[in-house]
Amino acid sequence: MYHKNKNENPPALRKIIHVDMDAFYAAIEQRDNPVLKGRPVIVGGNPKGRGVVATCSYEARKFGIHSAMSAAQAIRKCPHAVFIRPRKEVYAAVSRQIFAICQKFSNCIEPLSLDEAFLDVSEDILNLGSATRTAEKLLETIHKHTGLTASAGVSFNKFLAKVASDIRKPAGLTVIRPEDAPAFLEKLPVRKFFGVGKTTEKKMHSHNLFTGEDIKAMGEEKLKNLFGKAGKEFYAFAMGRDDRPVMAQRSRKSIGREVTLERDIRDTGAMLAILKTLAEDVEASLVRKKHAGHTLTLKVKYPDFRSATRSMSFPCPLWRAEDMMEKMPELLARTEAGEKAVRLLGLAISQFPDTEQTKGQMLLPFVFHK
Ligand code: TTP
Ligand code: MG
Repeated sequence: MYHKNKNENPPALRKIIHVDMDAFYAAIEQRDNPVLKGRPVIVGGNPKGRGVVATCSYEARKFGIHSAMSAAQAIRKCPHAVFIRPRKEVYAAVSRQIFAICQKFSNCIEPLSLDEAFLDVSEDILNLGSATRTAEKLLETIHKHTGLTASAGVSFNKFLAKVASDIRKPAGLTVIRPEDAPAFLEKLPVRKFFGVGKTTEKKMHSHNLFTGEDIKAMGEEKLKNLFGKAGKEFYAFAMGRDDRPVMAQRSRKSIGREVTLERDIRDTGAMLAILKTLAEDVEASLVRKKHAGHTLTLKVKYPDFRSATRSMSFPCPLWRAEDMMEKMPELLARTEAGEKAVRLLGLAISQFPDTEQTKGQMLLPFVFHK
Protein backbone atom coordinates (compact mmCIF):
# COMPACT_ATOMS: atom_id res chain seq x y z
CA MET A 1 0.00 0.00 0.00
CA TYR A 2 1.40 3.36 -0.99
CA HIS A 3 0.77 6.27 1.34
CA LYS A 4 1.06 9.74 -0.01
CA ASN A 5 3.53 10.66 2.65
CA LYS A 6 6.70 12.66 2.05
CA ASN A 7 8.77 10.16 4.04
CA GLU A 8 7.97 7.27 1.79
CA ASN A 9 8.71 8.95 -1.50
CA PRO A 10 11.89 7.73 -3.17
CA PRO A 11 14.76 10.15 -2.57
CA ALA A 12 14.54 13.02 -5.03
CA LEU A 13 17.20 13.16 -7.74
CA ARG A 14 19.85 15.77 -7.18
CA LYS A 15 20.25 18.73 -9.51
CA ILE A 16 23.83 19.64 -10.28
CA ILE A 17 25.35 22.35 -12.42
CA HIS A 18 28.92 22.24 -13.68
CA VAL A 19 30.10 25.65 -14.83
CA ASP A 20 33.35 26.26 -16.71
CA MET A 21 34.61 29.56 -18.10
CA ASP A 22 35.40 29.69 -21.81
CA ALA A 23 39.09 30.06 -22.75
CA PHE A 24 39.48 31.60 -19.32
CA TYR A 25 42.90 33.34 -19.34
CA ALA A 26 42.65 34.25 -23.02
CA ALA A 27 39.12 35.61 -22.67
CA ILE A 28 40.27 37.89 -19.83
CA GLU A 29 43.11 39.18 -22.01
CA GLN A 30 40.67 39.87 -24.86
CA ARG A 31 38.27 41.59 -22.51
CA ASP A 32 40.96 43.84 -21.05
CA ASN A 33 42.48 44.71 -24.41
CA PRO A 34 39.75 45.03 -27.06
CA VAL A 35 42.37 45.06 -29.84
CA LEU A 36 42.69 41.31 -29.17
CA LYS A 37 39.00 40.56 -29.72
CA GLY A 38 38.42 38.16 -32.58
CA ARG A 39 42.11 37.39 -32.89
CA PRO A 40 44.11 34.27 -32.11
CA VAL A 41 45.52 34.87 -28.62
CA ILE A 42 47.84 32.51 -26.80
CA VAL A 43 48.52 32.84 -23.10
CA GLY A 44 51.63 30.99 -22.04
CA GLY A 45 55.36 30.82 -21.41
CA ASN A 46 58.19 32.05 -23.55
CA PRO A 47 57.97 30.65 -27.11
CA LYS A 48 61.73 31.20 -27.50
CA GLY A 49 62.40 29.06 -24.45
CA ARG A 50 60.67 25.97 -23.12
CA GLY A 51 57.37 27.70 -22.41
CA VAL A 52 54.04 25.94 -22.83
CA VAL A 53 50.58 27.14 -23.79
CA ALA A 54 48.38 27.71 -20.73
CA THR A 55 45.37 28.34 -22.95
CA CYS A 56 44.38 30.11 -26.14
CA SER A 57 41.36 31.90 -27.58
CA TYR A 58 38.86 29.97 -29.69
CA GLU A 59 40.24 31.80 -32.75
CA ALA A 60 43.63 30.20 -32.03
CA ARG A 61 42.10 26.76 -31.49
CA LYS A 62 41.15 26.69 -35.17
CA PHE A 63 44.88 26.38 -35.91
CA GLY A 64 45.17 23.28 -33.75
CA ILE A 65 46.64 25.04 -30.75
CA HIS A 66 45.73 23.73 -27.30
CA SER A 67 46.73 23.84 -23.62
CA ALA A 68 50.03 22.19 -22.64
CA MET A 69 51.41 22.33 -26.21
CA SER A 70 54.89 23.85 -26.43
CA ALA A 71 54.71 27.58 -27.06
CA ALA A 72 57.27 27.24 -29.85
CA GLN A 73 55.08 24.73 -31.69
CA ALA A 74 52.03 26.96 -31.19
CA ILE A 75 53.77 29.90 -32.83
CA ARG A 76 54.75 27.69 -35.77
CA LYS A 77 51.10 26.68 -36.21
CA CYS A 78 49.88 30.25 -36.11
CA PRO A 79 52.68 32.80 -36.58
CA HIS A 80 50.29 35.78 -36.44
CA ALA A 81 48.89 34.80 -33.03
CA VAL A 82 49.35 37.33 -30.24
CA PHE A 83 51.41 35.83 -27.44
CA ILE A 84 50.75 36.99 -23.89
CA ARG A 85 52.41 36.13 -20.59
CA PRO A 86 49.96 35.04 -17.89
CA ARG A 87 48.72 37.62 -15.38
CA LYS A 88 47.90 35.17 -12.61
CA GLU A 89 46.85 37.80 -10.08
CA VAL A 90 44.21 39.13 -12.40
CA TYR A 91 42.88 35.64 -13.21
CA ALA A 92 42.70 34.79 -9.50
CA ALA A 93 40.74 37.97 -8.79
CA VAL A 94 38.25 37.22 -11.58
CA SER A 95 37.98 33.69 -10.24
CA ARG A 96 36.99 34.98 -6.80
CA GLN A 97 34.45 37.23 -8.42
CA ILE A 98 32.94 34.25 -10.25
CA PHE A 99 32.75 32.09 -7.12
CA ALA A 100 31.09 34.94 -5.26
CA ILE A 101 28.43 34.96 -8.00
CA CYS A 102 28.07 31.16 -7.75
CA GLN A 103 27.38 31.57 -4.03
CA LYS A 104 24.26 33.53 -4.82
CA PHE A 105 22.91 30.53 -6.72
CA SER A 106 23.71 27.68 -4.34
CA ASN A 107 24.73 27.04 -0.77
CA CYS A 108 26.77 24.05 -1.89
CA ILE A 109 29.61 24.87 -4.28
CA GLU A 110 32.73 22.88 -5.04
CA PRO A 111 35.38 24.83 -6.90
CA LEU A 112 37.50 22.54 -9.07
CA SER A 113 39.97 25.06 -10.40
CA LEU A 114 40.13 28.79 -10.99
CA ASP A 115 37.50 28.66 -13.69
CA GLU A 116 35.33 25.69 -12.87
CA ALA A 117 32.88 24.61 -10.18
CA PHE A 118 30.07 22.26 -9.30
CA LEU A 119 26.91 23.71 -7.77
CA ASP A 120 24.33 21.53 -6.10
CA VAL A 121 21.07 23.31 -6.89
CA SER A 122 18.69 20.62 -5.62
CA GLU A 123 17.42 23.29 -3.33
CA ASP A 124 16.05 26.16 -5.41
CA ILE A 125 17.27 28.96 -3.16
CA LEU A 126 16.38 31.72 -5.62
CA ASN A 127 13.02 30.20 -6.48
CA LEU A 128 13.81 30.17 -10.18
CA GLY A 129 11.71 27.08 -10.75
CA SER A 130 14.22 24.76 -12.38
CA ALA A 131 17.88 23.87 -12.48
CA THR A 132 17.96 24.81 -16.17
CA ARG A 133 16.64 28.28 -15.43
CA THR A 134 19.15 28.56 -12.56
CA ALA A 135 22.00 27.68 -14.92
CA GLU A 136 20.77 30.17 -17.53
CA LYS A 137 20.60 32.88 -14.92
CA LEU A 138 24.04 31.94 -13.59
CA LEU A 139 25.61 32.25 -17.06
CA GLU A 140 23.82 35.55 -17.63
CA THR A 141 24.96 36.92 -14.28
CA ILE A 142 28.57 35.88 -14.83
CA HIS A 143 28.50 37.60 -18.20
CA LYS A 144 26.86 40.74 -16.91
CA HIS A 145 29.28 41.15 -14.04
CA THR A 146 32.53 40.05 -15.66
CA GLY A 147 32.03 40.51 -19.39
CA LEU A 148 33.14 36.88 -19.82
CA THR A 149 31.26 33.85 -21.09
CA ALA A 150 30.99 30.49 -19.41
CA SER A 151 29.39 27.19 -20.37
CA ALA A 152 27.35 24.97 -18.12
CA GLY A 153 26.03 21.46 -17.87
CA VAL A 154 23.00 20.46 -15.84
CA SER A 155 22.22 16.94 -14.77
CA PHE A 156 21.48 14.70 -11.80
CA ASN A 157 25.06 13.75 -10.99
CA LYS A 158 28.53 15.26 -11.18
CA PHE A 159 29.84 13.10 -13.98
CA LEU A 160 26.98 13.92 -16.36
CA ALA A 161 26.95 17.62 -15.44
CA LYS A 162 30.65 17.88 -16.22
CA VAL A 163 30.44 16.06 -19.52
CA ALA A 164 27.43 18.21 -20.43
CA SER A 165 29.20 21.52 -19.83
CA ASP A 166 31.72 20.64 -22.54
CA ILE A 167 29.15 19.89 -25.23
CA ARG A 168 28.18 23.39 -26.35
CA LYS A 169 31.30 25.40 -25.56
CA PRO A 170 31.66 28.37 -25.75
CA ALA A 171 28.69 30.12 -24.09
CA GLY A 172 26.55 26.98 -24.20
CA LEU A 173 24.17 25.26 -21.84
CA THR A 174 23.42 21.54 -22.04
CA VAL A 175 20.90 19.71 -19.91
CA ILE A 176 20.92 15.93 -19.57
CA ARG A 177 17.63 14.80 -18.06
CA PRO A 178 17.32 11.45 -16.31
CA GLU A 179 15.23 10.05 -19.16
CA ASP A 180 17.87 11.08 -21.72
CA ALA A 181 20.85 9.77 -19.77
CA PRO A 182 20.83 6.10 -20.88
CA ALA A 183 20.91 6.94 -24.60
CA PHE A 184 23.47 9.69 -24.03
CA LEU A 185 25.76 7.41 -22.03
CA GLU A 186 25.53 4.59 -24.55
CA LYS A 187 26.93 6.81 -27.28
CA LEU A 188 29.53 8.49 -25.10
CA PRO A 189 33.15 7.70 -26.12
CA VAL A 190 35.08 6.05 -23.28
CA ARG A 191 37.59 8.91 -23.27
CA LYS A 192 34.88 11.18 -21.87
CA PHE A 193 34.42 8.97 -18.82
CA PHE A 194 35.70 10.35 -15.56
CA GLY A 195 39.08 8.76 -14.83
CA VAL A 196 39.84 7.70 -18.41
CA GLY A 197 43.01 9.30 -19.73
CA LYS A 198 45.09 8.42 -22.78
CA THR A 199 46.49 5.18 -21.28
CA THR A 200 43.19 3.80 -20.04
CA GLU A 201 41.57 4.75 -23.33
CA LYS A 202 44.13 2.66 -25.22
CA LYS A 203 43.60 -0.28 -22.90
CA MET A 204 39.83 0.04 -23.30
CA HIS A 205 40.11 0.13 -27.08
CA SER A 206 42.26 -2.99 -27.00
CA HIS A 207 39.38 -4.73 -25.22
CA ASN A 208 36.85 -3.43 -27.74
CA LEU A 209 35.46 -0.87 -25.37
CA PHE A 210 34.70 2.27 -27.36
CA THR A 211 31.49 3.68 -25.88
CA GLY A 212 29.37 3.61 -22.76
CA GLU A 213 27.28 0.92 -24.39
CA ASP A 214 30.35 -1.34 -24.62
CA ILE A 215 31.17 -0.67 -20.95
CA LYS A 216 27.64 -1.54 -19.91
CA ALA A 217 27.65 -4.69 -22.00
CA MET A 218 30.92 -5.92 -20.54
CA GLY A 219 29.45 -5.95 -17.03
CA GLU A 220 30.82 -4.97 -13.66
CA GLU A 221 32.77 -8.13 -12.83
CA LYS A 222 34.83 -8.18 -16.00
CA LEU A 223 35.52 -4.46 -15.77
CA LYS A 224 36.69 -4.94 -12.18
CA ASN A 225 39.07 -7.66 -13.28
CA LEU A 226 40.49 -5.46 -16.01
CA PHE A 227 40.62 -2.07 -14.25
CA GLY A 228 40.36 -2.84 -10.54
CA LYS A 229 38.33 -0.46 -8.42
CA ALA A 230 38.12 2.03 -11.30
CA GLY A 231 36.36 -0.63 -13.37
CA LYS A 232 33.52 -0.68 -10.88
CA GLU A 233 33.22 3.09 -11.22
CA PHE A 234 33.25 3.02 -15.01
CA TYR A 235 30.37 0.56 -14.86
CA ALA A 236 28.43 2.76 -12.42
CA PHE A 237 28.96 5.85 -14.60
CA ALA A 238 27.80 3.95 -17.70
CA MET A 239 24.66 3.01 -15.77
CA GLY A 240 24.09 6.68 -14.89
CA ARG A 241 25.13 6.22 -11.27
CA ASP A 242 27.48 8.66 -9.56
CA ASP A 243 26.76 9.41 -5.93
CA ARG A 244 29.73 11.67 -5.30
CA PRO A 245 28.45 14.66 -3.36
CA VAL A 246 29.25 18.23 -4.28
CA MET A 247 31.78 19.02 -1.58
CA ALA A 248 31.33 22.55 -0.41
CA GLN A 249 34.74 23.87 0.56
CA ARG A 250 35.61 25.04 4.04
CA SER A 251 32.65 25.63 6.26
CA ARG A 252 31.66 29.10 5.30
CA LYS A 253 31.46 31.52 8.11
CA SER A 254 28.07 31.61 9.74
CA ILE A 255 26.54 32.75 12.98
CA GLY A 256 23.82 30.54 14.36
CA ARG A 257 22.15 28.98 17.36
CA GLU A 258 20.48 25.65 17.84
CA VAL A 259 18.71 23.94 20.67
CA THR A 260 17.89 20.33 21.41
CA LEU A 261 14.43 20.31 22.91
CA GLU A 262 13.61 18.67 26.20
CA ARG A 263 10.61 17.04 24.57
CA ASP A 264 9.90 16.47 20.88
CA ILE A 265 7.32 18.96 19.64
CA ARG A 266 4.92 18.88 16.72
CA ASP A 267 3.17 22.22 17.05
CA THR A 268 4.62 24.65 14.49
CA GLY A 269 3.46 27.64 16.57
CA ALA A 270 5.61 26.40 19.42
CA MET A 271 8.48 25.82 17.00
CA LEU A 272 8.25 29.40 15.76
CA ALA A 273 8.27 30.70 19.33
CA ILE A 274 11.49 28.81 20.01
CA LEU A 275 13.00 29.97 16.73
CA LYS A 276 12.17 33.54 17.69
CA THR A 277 14.30 33.29 20.83
CA LEU A 278 17.12 31.77 18.76
CA ALA A 279 16.78 34.56 16.18
CA GLU A 280 17.06 37.16 18.93
CA ASP A 281 20.24 35.50 20.15
CA VAL A 282 21.63 35.47 16.62
CA GLU A 283 20.72 39.12 16.16
CA ALA A 284 22.59 40.02 19.34
CA SER A 285 25.61 38.12 18.15
CA LEU A 286 25.50 39.70 14.69
CA VAL A 287 25.23 43.18 16.19
CA ARG A 288 28.17 42.48 18.51
CA LYS A 289 30.30 41.32 15.58
CA LYS A 290 28.96 44.02 13.24
CA HIS A 291 27.88 41.39 10.76
CA ALA A 292 24.92 40.85 8.47
CA GLY A 293 24.53 37.99 6.01
CA HIS A 294 22.71 37.26 2.78
CA THR A 295 21.57 33.75 3.67
CA LEU A 296 19.20 32.51 6.35
CA THR A 297 19.26 28.80 7.14
CA LEU A 298 16.82 26.80 9.23
CA LYS A 299 17.81 23.45 10.64
CA VAL A 300 15.47 20.84 12.08
CA LYS A 301 16.16 17.39 13.44
CA TYR A 302 13.44 14.76 13.59
CA PRO A 303 13.03 12.13 16.31
CA ASP A 304 14.76 9.58 14.08
CA PHE A 305 17.82 11.91 14.14
CA ARG A 306 17.59 12.72 10.46
CA SER A 307 18.02 16.42 9.93
CA ALA A 308 17.09 18.88 7.23
CA THR A 309 18.30 22.38 6.43
CA ARG A 310 16.45 24.91 4.33
CA SER A 311 17.95 28.21 3.20
CA MET A 312 16.88 31.41 1.62
CA SER A 313 19.08 34.16 0.22
CA PHE A 314 18.38 37.86 0.11
CA PRO A 315 19.86 40.70 -1.91
CA CYS A 316 20.28 42.77 1.27
CA PRO A 317 22.14 41.25 4.20
CA LEU A 318 19.98 40.34 7.22
CA TRP A 319 20.72 40.90 10.87
CA ARG A 320 17.39 41.64 12.55
CA ALA A 321 15.50 38.84 14.30
CA GLU A 322 12.28 40.35 13.01
CA ASP A 323 13.40 39.97 9.39
CA MET A 324 14.54 36.40 10.00
CA MET A 325 11.19 35.54 11.59
CA GLU A 326 9.25 37.02 8.71
CA LYS A 327 10.66 34.28 6.48
CA MET A 328 10.67 31.52 9.06
CA PRO A 329 7.14 30.14 8.47
CA GLU A 330 8.00 29.67 4.81
CA LEU A 331 11.27 27.89 5.60
CA LEU A 332 9.54 25.73 8.19
CA ALA A 333 6.85 24.82 5.68
CA ARG A 334 9.57 23.50 3.39
CA THR A 335 10.52 20.89 6.00
CA GLU A 336 8.44 18.04 7.35
CA ALA A 337 8.13 19.76 10.72
CA GLY A 338 4.52 19.65 11.87
CA GLU A 339 3.69 16.50 9.98
CA LYS A 340 6.51 15.13 12.06
CA ALA A 341 7.75 16.08 15.48
CA VAL A 342 11.13 17.74 15.83
CA ARG A 343 13.80 17.25 18.48
CA LEU A 344 16.14 20.08 17.50
CA LEU A 345 15.72 23.52 15.99
CA GLY A 346 18.41 25.85 14.73
CA LEU A 347 18.94 28.87 12.55
CA ALA A 348 21.96 30.61 11.13
CA ILE A 349 22.94 33.60 9.06
CA SER A 350 25.78 33.18 6.55
CA GLN A 351 27.30 34.70 3.42
CA PHE A 352 28.64 37.82 4.98
CA PRO A 353 29.59 40.41 2.39
CA ASP A 354 33.12 40.70 3.78
CA THR A 355 34.14 37.04 3.55
CA GLU A 356 37.34 36.04 1.74
CA GLN A 357 35.37 35.08 -1.34
CA THR A 358 33.90 38.52 -1.81
CA LYS A 359 36.98 40.43 -0.70
CA GLY A 360 38.54 39.35 -3.99
CA GLN A 361 36.04 41.46 -5.85
CA MET A 362 37.62 44.57 -4.48
CA LEU A 363 40.77 43.90 -6.48
CA LEU A 364 38.91 44.47 -9.72
CA PRO A 365 36.36 47.14 -10.39
CA PHE A 366 32.93 45.55 -10.53
CA VAL A 367 32.32 46.59 -14.12
CA PHE A 368 28.93 46.02 -15.68
CA HIS A 369 29.37 45.14 -19.34
CA LYS A 370 26.47 45.29 -21.74
P1 TTP B 1 40.32 25.03 -18.92
O1 TTP B 1 38.94 25.27 -18.39
O2 TTP B 1 40.75 23.63 -19.13
O3 TTP B 1 40.49 25.77 -20.31
P2 TTP B 1 39.92 27.16 -20.81
O4 TTP B 1 39.01 27.78 -19.83
O5 TTP B 1 41.07 28.03 -21.23
O6 TTP B 1 39.13 26.77 -22.11
P3 TTP B 1 37.74 26.02 -22.25
O7 TTP B 1 36.85 26.98 -22.95
O8 TTP B 1 38.02 24.80 -23.07
O9 TTP B 1 37.27 25.69 -20.86
O10 TTP B 1 41.38 25.72 -17.97
C1 TTP B 1 41.14 26.95 -17.32
C2 TTP B 1 42.40 27.79 -17.27
O11 TTP B 1 43.44 27.07 -16.60
C3 TTP B 1 42.94 28.13 -18.63
O12 TTP B 1 42.36 29.32 -19.16
C4 TTP B 1 44.42 28.25 -18.38
C5 TTP B 1 44.69 27.32 -17.22
N1 TTP B 1 45.33 26.08 -17.72
C6 TTP B 1 46.73 26.01 -17.71
O13 TTP B 1 47.41 26.93 -17.26
N2 TTP B 1 47.30 24.86 -18.19
C7 TTP B 1 46.60 23.81 -18.70
O14 TTP B 1 47.16 22.81 -19.14
C8 TTP B 1 45.16 23.91 -18.69
C9 TTP B 1 44.32 22.78 -19.24
C10 TTP B 1 44.58 25.06 -18.20
MG1 MG C 1 37.47 26.66 -18.92
